[in-house]
Amino acid sequence: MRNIKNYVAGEFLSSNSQFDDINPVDGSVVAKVHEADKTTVDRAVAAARASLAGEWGTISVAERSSLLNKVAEGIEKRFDEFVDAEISDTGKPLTQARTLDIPRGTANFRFFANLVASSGTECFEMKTPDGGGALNYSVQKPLGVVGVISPWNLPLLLFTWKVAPAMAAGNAIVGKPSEETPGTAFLLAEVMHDAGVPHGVFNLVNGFGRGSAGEFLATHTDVDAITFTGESATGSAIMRAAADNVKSLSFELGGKNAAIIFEDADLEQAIDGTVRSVFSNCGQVCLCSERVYVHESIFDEFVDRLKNCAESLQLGWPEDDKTEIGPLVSIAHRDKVVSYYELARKEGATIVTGGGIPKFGDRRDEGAWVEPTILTGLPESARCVREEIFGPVCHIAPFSSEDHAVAMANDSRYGLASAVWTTNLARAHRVARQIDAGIVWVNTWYLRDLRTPFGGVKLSGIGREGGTHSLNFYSEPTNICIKL
Ligand code: NAD
Ligand code: 6OD
Repeated sequence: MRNIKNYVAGEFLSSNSQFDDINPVDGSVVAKVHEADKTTVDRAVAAARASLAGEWGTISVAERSSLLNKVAEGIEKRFDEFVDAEISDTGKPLTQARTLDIPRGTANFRFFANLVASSGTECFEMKTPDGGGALNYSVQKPLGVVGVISPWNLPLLLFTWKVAPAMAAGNAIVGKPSEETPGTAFLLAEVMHDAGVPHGVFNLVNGFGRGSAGEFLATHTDVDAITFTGESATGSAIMRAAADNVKSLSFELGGKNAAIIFEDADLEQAIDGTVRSVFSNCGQVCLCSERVYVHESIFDEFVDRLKNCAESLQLGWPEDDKTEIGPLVSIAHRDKVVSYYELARKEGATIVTGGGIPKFGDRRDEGAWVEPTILTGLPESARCVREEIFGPVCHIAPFSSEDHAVAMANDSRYGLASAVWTTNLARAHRVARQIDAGIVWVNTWYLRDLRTPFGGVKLSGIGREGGTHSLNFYSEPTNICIKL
């Protein structure tokens, strides 16, 4: 049995308290996770603080950048181990882990290594009454000790999306991956160790949220910032916990994203794209479309064709090349998603397809599987249309006009991402600007350029990460004004 330990001040630490890391494909235990207690989190924070006063505090940007590139190489060298760990924690298809999750882990390090190496600073000259003038320039300093708290859906991708820029900006890290998926973060700690990242710069603590490592980190008085990805309700709890010592916060939270399919869309493309945007990663991507709005003139055809596609999706073993959908992350999450399938029935939905738990007749029946599901016929006030479900499910509703579509898309407490399908260029620009969301994709979905601002409005988050937005969040500028 593998042991997933904590990593503090350059040492791998065991703990007397351990919990099971479970494979949701069949409920088997894949590793024992060593839970960090309060003392271990305190030690991790102290180690991070001490590293800022050591060589990490004076290292040149070029050296920092080169270390981050070494970390990327380290992930690449152990690519198959990372893929295996991600699959056994999540059950996601091998093809996805090989093409998205793990490559993005390396890309995050490479991207921020290069960005920080080429970043400059701002400078403003000004006139003064005496005619001498003055020069203002700013220097970027790290925030200090940054707590990184991450979720289970894209474990390595989302953990490194924060660790890489925070380190690039010169901070020291205490990371807490999700208790459901600690495998790749542990491998990352080994890679950091082998790459020669100075001890204490990157620390890893395992555990849960409330009453465990997550809360210990969020309430810690010597942590300068918390960067968090997860549920909006957890974001509120962390915000309250962080209020006492006024930490900087960056939050990437939940979504109830809308897709809008206009009557002039390339239907083939819109259907393919919507299959991806609803069912990818078994619907467990914060950017997934859970509300699909389709022009009334093509509504029946769209529903029919999406149903056929959903029914032909291959649920299967992660290692099988043909597998398109794996299980949900856990039995607890499966029960939550299935409770929404039940709620949809009570709320009067038509279940176009799915709505249950598949039967395999093998050990997968012990796993966390659900059927891809399409709902229609609910009012916009239904809980299934308003609350984030985070499974392979969408509700499809018709609209009659562009204004109607925009109004329905915006009628949500969330505002993370949206997908608009149209061949009318003017409409694409017009609608995209009217959507209340941090990201609008037109005729595509989840196409990422790491330089762009990423984040949500309303309950979907605070702040933006990506490119210079990340470096700005993870650093503190000091303006220096020199009288000439
Ligand atoms: P979650 O909020 O339950 O957990 C996320 C992390 O927070 C875990 O590491 C957990 O242990 C920790 N945590 C929980 N309670 C805590 C507390 N009180 N104090 C400190 N830490 C605590 O989220 P999840 O279920 O792991 O992930 C799914 C959610 O994440 C969905 O809502 C999804 O939309 C959201 N998400 C958002 C984005 C984005 O970029 N906006 C990306 C991925 C996932
Ligand atoms: O691609 C990314 O950078 C990113 N942050 C994706 C978030 C996905 C949410 O589940």
